[in-house]
Amino acid sequence: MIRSLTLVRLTSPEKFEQLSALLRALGFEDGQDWHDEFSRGAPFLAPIGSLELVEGRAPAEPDILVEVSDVDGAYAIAKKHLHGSEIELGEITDTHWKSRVFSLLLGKNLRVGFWAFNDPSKSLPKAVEGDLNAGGMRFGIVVSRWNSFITERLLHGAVDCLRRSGAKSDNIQIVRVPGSFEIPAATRLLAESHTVDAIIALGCLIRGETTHYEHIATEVTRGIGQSAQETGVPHTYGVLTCENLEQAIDRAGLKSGNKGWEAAVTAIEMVSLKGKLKRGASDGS
Ligand code: DLZ
Repeated sequence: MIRSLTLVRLTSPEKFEQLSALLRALGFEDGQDWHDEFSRGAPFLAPIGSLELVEGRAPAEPDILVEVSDVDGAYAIAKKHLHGSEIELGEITDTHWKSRVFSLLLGKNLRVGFWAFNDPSKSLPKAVEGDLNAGGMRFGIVVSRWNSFITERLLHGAVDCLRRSGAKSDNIQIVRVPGSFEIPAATRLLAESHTVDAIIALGCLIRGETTHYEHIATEVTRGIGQSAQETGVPHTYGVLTCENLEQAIDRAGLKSGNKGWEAAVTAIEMVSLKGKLKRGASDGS
């Protein structure tokens, strides 16, 4: 039931910019920002979050604890960013739980501590994973008209997933092709246009209706994979390969979920992952 945890703090316009730059430099990922007539907000995302209850001795003073891989490195970044600023930056101190921490007063009543275990092997093994926030991402959906009764349902599923995950309608480009065989050519053209961050391929092949089912299925799968590998743009595979119409209906929103929706959520994750891996490479980490 729980989807996310958000802590909101009010800040001044000057500090808004300064703190945003600092949080980015420390490794937070940009979330979907917003603005209205009176205010604006900028969420910053962490890969893992938790709400921890403690009974007995409180682990540390800060309101939020951010675990970092290198507390000295994080401190150097914070010091550099806060040079000449009024934002309070504490010293690095030892904690009673075999770690070191420093804290920043990020806003009224918001003290954030950055910490790391003294023994790095105590930290969880790190994994890079994509997030499911589609804000700011651009998608191409290539959908075949053959078996449109099914493919339109896949398309609705994909668009629903993208919109609900924060993608703007203007950032979703839909391309229709005659049949599944034509999907790879269109995905490649779209990828080479550099107008999208990921491509979702949707089609439906039904064995009962075609003797060249096997050939088309093999070619479409190979072509989409090749388009992805050769262009570097993430492609996801929402082409149904079914024995009969009943199976297709099941996979287009009935018993087995909607494969268009699944292909879309995978596309979001891959765009996010690609961004993280690229940023990681450019950080030299
Ligand atoms: C020709 C054909 C057949 C028989 N069956 C399908 C199918 O089940 N699903 C699909 O997406 N497309 C089919 N096609 C059309 C081919 O994909 C292609 O559009 C045509 O052969 C023209 O190149």
